[in-house]
Amino acid sequence: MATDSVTASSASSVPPVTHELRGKVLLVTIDHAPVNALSVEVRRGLAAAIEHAESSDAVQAVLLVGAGRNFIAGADIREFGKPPQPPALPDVCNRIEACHKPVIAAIHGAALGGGLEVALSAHYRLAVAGAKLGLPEVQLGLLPGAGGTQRTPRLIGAEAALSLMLSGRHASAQEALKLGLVDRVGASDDILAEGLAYAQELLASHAHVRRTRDAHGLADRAAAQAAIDTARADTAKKSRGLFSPLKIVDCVQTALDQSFDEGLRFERKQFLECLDSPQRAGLVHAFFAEREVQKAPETKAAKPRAIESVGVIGGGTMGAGIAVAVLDSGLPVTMIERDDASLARGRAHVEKVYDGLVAKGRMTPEAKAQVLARYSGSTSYDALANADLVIEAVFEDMNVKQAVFAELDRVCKPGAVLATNTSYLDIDAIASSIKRPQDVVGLHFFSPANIMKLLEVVVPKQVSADVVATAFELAKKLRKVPVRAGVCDGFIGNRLLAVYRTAADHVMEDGASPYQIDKAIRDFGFAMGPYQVIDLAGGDIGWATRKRRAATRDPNARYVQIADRLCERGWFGQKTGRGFYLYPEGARTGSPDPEVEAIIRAERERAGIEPRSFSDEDIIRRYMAAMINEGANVVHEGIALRPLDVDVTLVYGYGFPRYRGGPMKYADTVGLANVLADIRAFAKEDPLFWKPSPLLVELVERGANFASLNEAV
Ligand code: 3H9
Repeated sequence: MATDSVTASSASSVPPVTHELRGKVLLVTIDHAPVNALSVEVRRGLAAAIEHAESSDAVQAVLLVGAGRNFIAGADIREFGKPPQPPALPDVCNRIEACHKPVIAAIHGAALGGGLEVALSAHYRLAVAGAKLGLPEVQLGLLPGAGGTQRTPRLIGAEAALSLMLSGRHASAQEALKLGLVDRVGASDDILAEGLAYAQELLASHAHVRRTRDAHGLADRAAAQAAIDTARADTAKKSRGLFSPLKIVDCVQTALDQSFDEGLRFERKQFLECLDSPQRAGLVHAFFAEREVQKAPETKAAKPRAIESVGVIGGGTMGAGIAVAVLDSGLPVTMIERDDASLARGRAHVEKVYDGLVAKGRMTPEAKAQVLARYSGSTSYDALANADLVIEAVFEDMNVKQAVFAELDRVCKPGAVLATNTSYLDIDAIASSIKRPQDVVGLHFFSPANIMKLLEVVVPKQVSADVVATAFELAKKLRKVPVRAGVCDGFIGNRLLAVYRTAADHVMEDGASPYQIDKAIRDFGFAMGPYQVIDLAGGDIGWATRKRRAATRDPNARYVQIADRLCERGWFGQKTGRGFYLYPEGARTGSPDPEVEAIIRAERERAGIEPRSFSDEDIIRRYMAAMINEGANVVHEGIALRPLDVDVTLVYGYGFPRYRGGPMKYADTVGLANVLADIRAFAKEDPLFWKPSPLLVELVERGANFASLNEAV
């Protein structure tokens, strides 16, 4: 029974905000695909709808509803960094809150960031099951900048508000009700019917305008101050290197100490500082990059094959981790091992993960039993006859892998996807050794495979597009971030790793201690330095690879032997109590070892090197130049589709600080000409190692950056 139906914009296309009268309620619909982000047209439309409500005698209340799958997903992230266009979101929120007629927000799907801030400016809120409410700005290097830092603590108290804003997590409708973020949870998921019914009910009970700015969530000042103090101490510890979290705490302190309007002014200033920060640019780049990587050409060209059952060959650390990742996605797993003892060990590895969760109270024993009911093991490949997809995770040796694939070729049904989890080996050689190379793909997991988010999807020459699409679909089921990689030694990630670790080894032999290098890398934002990582993973793994490659190594290439000297002594890192660091009595954090320093000194002497000192900045410049140059090479050779694929690989698989966006984004930030100048300067000492990538040279000559290549695919 719409009596008037008015659009909020005169643009020829359908405007993103429309309003129509439903009885006495002005129904305002935000319809801006894909997620109703608050673009300038949406902001204008919302402001215009409120003006209309104020001026029309027929309107007694306003109902805000999102079309499609969400209420509003937040500010339009694509507008960040561009010139601002009025009205600003804080002004729109203030306008909504100031409305003299009750405004009701009916929330389904995402009400995130600015979307929740719009809802908080309304006078009443209803959510339905499936709603996700949150203030995730911190994950983009921002803080809630449309009154969220002032309204949320006033509504639900400082502690709950800080927890939402500092974690960025999503609350369900039920949790939101408990917190007091919403007033009601609808009985059905018909958002329009629920919203209209609630609005009618409010009108019938003469509910008046109730502004969040006047709410009393901070009335217990002592409790609020204690929550702020705790959050400040925790944040200083946990959010190392991050710019916006402490500002969020400062904003809540201001909410406690100052008037609402003063608080809004303070919040705006802090928000703009965050908006201008390179961290915001890095995190927004990461946000879009992790969505872009999902769109590989094969996912557009072909439909994935169905996956309803998965086989895993090998029950070692990797195989068991992969099995857990697959089980966690709800799929059944059949594990194959060569004998009963190995199979029992494989099952024990899998169970250990779930036992850990049960011990920590994060899983019930019944839930563990339910998951394991989907797990079976066998010593016969015949058990894989019906598997839709098989992932091989056996010993990293071409002959062993080819033998496994011969068995798979024999037993698997036609159309089964056959994947190898190799980290280095030539997948084309594995594929061409069997009769169905079109079904063979690389799925490179990272250890621990049930935790690490990255999945390199390695695309050999003969694979069919629907197999690649299936790999991407599997990644989605496993909640992994897939990156498409071409076949080469090390694919994207390990290929870069080999180069930047070598750069670190050179710096170590030339005079810096591994402890200084690790600290410099940590201060840059990595969780761990390269020598800590080696100690954690086990020095023997790299040693075996180095020995394997010794015969094919360029005899003119510089080769640092320090790690070999440690391995020869059996110092493999944490598991042997010492590596680059000492781990007395099973300690998990290492301490510097004077004996290692003596070995390094002896190695320098043996190599005839006069040690010199490096500043932390010198270390970072070399480490990053090596990483960026090899990143440019993998893009140049088509191993990575775009620079952003390199960024996602390093952020999700190698601990690169997300707030810097990835090495290629970082390179754009410091300027490609500067990176190239560094490489050329380093090349004076070692031209064989420091060969500028042709892509880097070309981009510098053209005055272009890596970002310009991200649109290409
Ligand atoms: C903020 O609000 C600041 C304010 O406090 C202050 C302002 C003054 N903008 O994730 P999906 C795109 S900061 C623009 O694949 P899903 C996304 O790129 C913001 N675009 O879907 C993708 O595009 P494409 C705080 C956005 O169903 C498409 O939508 N809000 C935005 O898996 C689908 O996205 C957030 O941080 C956006 N805000 O998940 C929420 N959001 O198809 C960020 C998404 O071209 N968003 N896109 O690749 C999300 O968390 C998820 O997208 C969401 C849907 C849960 C909503």
